[in-house]
Amino acid sequence: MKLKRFFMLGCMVTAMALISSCSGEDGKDGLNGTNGTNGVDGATGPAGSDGIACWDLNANGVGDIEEDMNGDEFVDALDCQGPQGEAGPAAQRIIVDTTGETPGATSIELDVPELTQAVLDTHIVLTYITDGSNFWSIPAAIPTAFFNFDLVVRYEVGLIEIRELIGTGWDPDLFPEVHIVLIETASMGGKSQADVMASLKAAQVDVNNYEEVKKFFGLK
Ligand SMILES: [Ca+2]
Ligand SMILES: [Ca+2]
Repeated sequence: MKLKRFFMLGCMVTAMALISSCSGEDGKDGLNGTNGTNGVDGATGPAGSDGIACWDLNANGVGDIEEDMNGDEFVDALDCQGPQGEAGPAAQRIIVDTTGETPGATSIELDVPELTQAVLDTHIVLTYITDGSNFWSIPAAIPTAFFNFDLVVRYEVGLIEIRELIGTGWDPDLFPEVHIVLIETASMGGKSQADVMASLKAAQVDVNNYEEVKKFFGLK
């Protein structure tokens, strides 16, 4: 038996020696395989739930009476409007007939009873003269077919004074009317005249353009 074991041990040693002595160098890496084909698309997911309607302030999916913001007994998109904005400035227009003024006068005073001290304190006053079709904001230098007029305006309680600086004087035939626009500043939350003028500029209203001013304030 001892001889048989010895023989088997000898065989194992011989086999290991053969294995270790017969290992060659590593072979080259094989070529990369080709990419596989794309998988098929997955199934469409379930539809999302509806969003919350703009009128549904408490997001319960139901039109509740308190969501009827405009009070028309329907709860719909018309109730989605935001709160009313701050009131814009109010304006009024006064037209003064100037045909009775003295021709050639270098200064005319026009009675404007609306111009109280309170109005002067709380309004912007814009003055335009017209030949019946064109309007010029004054003060301004106004070229006409015959003369150039250089007009300035001054306001005091109950009247406006228009002076003609070049010296040809007032021409009541050429300028039959003066239009005065009073823009209330008190209605703008106590804003100053400069604030109101800035807001008009922001609204792209040129105060020198009578038509733009009329349109903005809804004056006929
Ligand atoms: Ca609701
Ligand atoms: Ca409503």
